[in-house]
Amino acid sequence: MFIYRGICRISKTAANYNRCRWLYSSASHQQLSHYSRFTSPISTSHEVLGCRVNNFLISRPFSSGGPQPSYEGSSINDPVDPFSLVADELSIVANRLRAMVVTQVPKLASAAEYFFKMGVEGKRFRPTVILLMATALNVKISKPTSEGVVDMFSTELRTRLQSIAEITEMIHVASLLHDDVLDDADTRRGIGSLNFVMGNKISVLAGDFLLSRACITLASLKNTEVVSLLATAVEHLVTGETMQMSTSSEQRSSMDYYLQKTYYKTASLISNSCKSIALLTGQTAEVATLAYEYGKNLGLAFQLIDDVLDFTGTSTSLGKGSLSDIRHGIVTAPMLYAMEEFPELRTVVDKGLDNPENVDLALEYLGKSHGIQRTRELAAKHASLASAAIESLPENDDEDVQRSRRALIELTHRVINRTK
Ligand code: GRG
Repeated sequence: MFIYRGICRISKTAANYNRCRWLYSSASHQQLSHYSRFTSPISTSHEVLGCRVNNFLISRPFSSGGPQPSYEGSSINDPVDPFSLVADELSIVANRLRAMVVTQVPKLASAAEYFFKMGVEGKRFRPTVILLMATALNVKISKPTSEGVVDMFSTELRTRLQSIAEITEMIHVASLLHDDVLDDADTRRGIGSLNFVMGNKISVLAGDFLLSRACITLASLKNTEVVSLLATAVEHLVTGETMQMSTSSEQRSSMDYYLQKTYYKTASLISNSCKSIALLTGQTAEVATLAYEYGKNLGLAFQLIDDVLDFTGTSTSLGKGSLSDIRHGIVTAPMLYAMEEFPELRTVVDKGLDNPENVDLALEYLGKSHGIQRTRELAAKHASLASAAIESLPENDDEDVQRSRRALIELTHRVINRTK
């Protein structure tokens, strides 16, 4: 039976709308379907450049993967592992993702679940950021009181925020499936890529299927602003991929073009997902923008380091990476900086990177330049901007909120120091 208490409390962090907070006995099996309408004004900034701030370099692995530490009783200033902090919830998200891609057609089912199987789920960088952002904005995982009373409002809200993590991961995996077809890739996440194992046609269809399941979940949230943000992110993935595919010599040598493409391909999804978390929790437009800025700058830093690692791999020496971008004719930040130092490099690139001799020559120029270092510095600037966005959030003394904010900042450090 229901026990309703404390109805209609106005949230501290969501003063721009009224919402009802229902307290619900954990003994009841009934579900409440009470959702508020959130109408925060949005201000979308797609500016990519324009950075200031300093560098910081602390070496840590990207993801711990080790045993889960307990934060019970730990001091608020103790180091925090972002992935461990949300490990339990990541498992919930992973299980729900596996359930969401079930279908009655066996071939489609095995293709769709391919990258959601245990052990091949990737770094889970996006769901980790999204879940941490949810707590950082003061929507916590509610625990029953000693009397067994559960706050149903926050439980349902948290479930809606987990849905954003699931939708984002489905969109991300769909884009990977399509990307691997376009690139004719044979591996992904350390195993055979789906196109390699099952063929291009089923890979494209599995990507479409994941997108459609993501849409169904998105529609169920009944928030048109959030639908619009995530639909825009999908549009950006396609735009970024197309920009990368078809470039003129002018565009290929332009840092602005590269950064715009990088925002579309990598940063838009995570930034719009972070903003969706802010909108679903009824934050002010200012907080929504900070969440967006965090995601955008973290995403840009992530991709800039990805582009460095393509040349260096896990070591610091050039040529140890897969060199996959340059061999596919894709010119990234390290090479663009090298071109600034050695303008004749542009002629080499324009002659065509399908010729291994031109690739070798381009690498020689890169080795003589400060391209790798300057790219790392740019990544560090974006990481700093991401941290600054978290530090600008409205003050909150709650320990969980503070710990999640520190974890989001810790992620910015890991992104720029990662080796894989
Ligand atoms: C079907 C939505 C959709 C898009 C089609 C092919 C395409 C258009 C877009 C490609 C977008 C793409 C693959 C961007 C690269 C983003 C990126 C940095 C991928 C790697 O992310 P990680 O390292 O991967 O987080 P894991 O495997 O860890 O999840």
